[in-house]
Amino acid sequence: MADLADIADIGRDARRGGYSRHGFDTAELELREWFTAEARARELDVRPDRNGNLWAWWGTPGPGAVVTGSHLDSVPGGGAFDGPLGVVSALQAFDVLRANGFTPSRPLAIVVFVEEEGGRFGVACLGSRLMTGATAPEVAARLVDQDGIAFGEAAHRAGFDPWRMGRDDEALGRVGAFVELHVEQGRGLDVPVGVASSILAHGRWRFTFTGEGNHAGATPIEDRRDPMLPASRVVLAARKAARDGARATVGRIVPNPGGTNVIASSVDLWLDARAADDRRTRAVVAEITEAARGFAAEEGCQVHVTEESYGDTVHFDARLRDDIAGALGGVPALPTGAGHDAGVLAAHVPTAMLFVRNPTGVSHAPEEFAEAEDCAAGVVALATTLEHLAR
Ligand code: HGY
Ligand code: MN
Ligand code: MN
Ligand code: MN
Repeated sequence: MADLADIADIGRDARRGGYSRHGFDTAELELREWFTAEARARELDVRPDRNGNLWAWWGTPGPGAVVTGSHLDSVPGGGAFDGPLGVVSALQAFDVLRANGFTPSRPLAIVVFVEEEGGRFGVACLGSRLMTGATAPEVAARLVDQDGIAFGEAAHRAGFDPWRMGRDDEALGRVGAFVELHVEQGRGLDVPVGVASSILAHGRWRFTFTGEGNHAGATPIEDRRDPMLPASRVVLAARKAARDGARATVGRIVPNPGGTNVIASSVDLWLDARAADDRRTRAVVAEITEAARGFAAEEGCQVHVTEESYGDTVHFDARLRDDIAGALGGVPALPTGAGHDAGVLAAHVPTAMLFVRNPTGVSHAPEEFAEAEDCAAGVVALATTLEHLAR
């Protein structure tokens, strides 16, 4: 019986008290095997696609399929619900439909996208972006993790050919509608289930500051070109630039070489910036970039900024959203600041999202939580939605 207890046991990373599993790493591969076993126990036909995403079919794969699912990877030290709740709920929704004797008139499928968080290779929604052509395979193959292992190598070790990856019109062509169930991230729901109206525009930018590596004790302050100083000031500049509901976060700074008694020779930091639309997001990033250039010049350092991934605002298909909300007896529609594979697919196929209430709103942390009865309500809502779309 697939339930969240299975996820917690497999994916927990005791070192952080959270869950760390990333695209094609051991913990995520274990979860993919767990999912495959659960799907096969339901006599679903499990077929990986050439981009590393897993598809479990109820019925012969074909056009007009009603697809649900989410992801099994997490952010470093994340929670158990972000991703797995959508996958476990999909398996349980299929159980409900079968227990009710439902016979779909269209194929149904559960999809598990790889590396949704970008926690290992830095690009969010990598599996769905490869499938839709939003990220080119030659770019993806060269993304490296913090141990220097390239995505192409990790994919190859997991049994996929990185040079066969890329836009998959066959897989996309089968999807008549995609509905992703996800734990809500933030506190927008005061009822168990809601539907998504939009996703903020958001992207990731890498700032590389270069200076002069030197000895922490032997180098007088006035003789330094320390890249850690402008990098640190960018963290505060991001906070300052995030106005009018925009969000700008620096969650990761990596000094090179990273010795306690060493003035760094370079520092990489990653900016995650989001806002209601493209113009405001880009304005936030431009303000932070300009400030970074000034900080670097003041310290005799250089800075290079690279856009690593970007997705414009997503407005979900209102007709499908309202149709589903109606089928569920009228649930609220709400925006989300979190990105999702559904946000990538929405540009290609009719797509919707169901949210399950998160009482604290906390996500991307071990404290992420949803009440069991709200999770159960989510399963019923997903089963109702799938039946409504596939009958
Ligand atoms: O970063 C996000 O919003 C998503 O959780 N990948
Ligand atoms: Mn179980
Ligand atoms: Mn997430
Ligand atoms: Mn997620």
